[in-house]
Amino acid sequence: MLRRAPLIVGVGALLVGATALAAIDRIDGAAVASERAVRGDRVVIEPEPPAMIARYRVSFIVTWGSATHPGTLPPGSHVSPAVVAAHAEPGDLFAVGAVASVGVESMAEVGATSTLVAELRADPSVGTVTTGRRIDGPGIDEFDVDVTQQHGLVSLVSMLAPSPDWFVGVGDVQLLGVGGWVDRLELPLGAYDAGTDSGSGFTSPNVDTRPAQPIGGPRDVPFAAAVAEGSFGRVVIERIG
Ligand SMILES: [Ca+2]
Ligand SMILES: [Ca+2]
Repeated sequence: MLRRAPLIVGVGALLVGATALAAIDRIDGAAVASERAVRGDRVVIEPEPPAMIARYRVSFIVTWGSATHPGTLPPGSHVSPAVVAAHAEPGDLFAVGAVASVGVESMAEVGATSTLVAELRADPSVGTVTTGRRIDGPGIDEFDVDVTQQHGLVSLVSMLAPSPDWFVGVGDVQLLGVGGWVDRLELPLGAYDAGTDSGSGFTSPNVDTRPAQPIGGPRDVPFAAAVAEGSFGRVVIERIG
């Protein structure tokens, strides 16, 4: 009631009794919002085809740290700025069993994003591309990604650092299903060896792998031990528009 007092003063001179209260209700913010909600309900119940574009919030949740990996965590552990892309074809960003692109090699070995981003932006099969920030885990980075019917897959990659060529991510997450756009997905981070450096431990010196091996799961004991010790984190993908 105190909140409404100034409004009563403002219109009171010309309005009396029930008429005055009705006018005040109409200009009260909550009443207006409630009317809009009712109108919104009427729109929502009408059947609609899937929108051409959906906006998703991609949350990159890194748990890798001394609490989860006390036995295997290297000094200075962090993850590099993630690269996130919406794309059309499986494997546009990376694929297990395929040789890494120069951009994926650079991401996985030194945490760089520029070459990978340039590759993706030059690829007509790729839509939105965005990059994040380094995370000294645990921590979270978030990306708002526009996904279209043409570019309905999302992938995310980020280097585990320090490491020879080990990275985490999710690949080819399909967001447009038979029932329309997916509302929410929660996925564990995959752990990959890019096949481009032969160092065998987190802090090994660089040893370029020639010819490169295909991208695969952990090949080296220290990486496999870290995977066995605990999850590096997860990705939550939630529709926001
Ligand atoms: Ca390797
Ligand atoms: Ca290399």
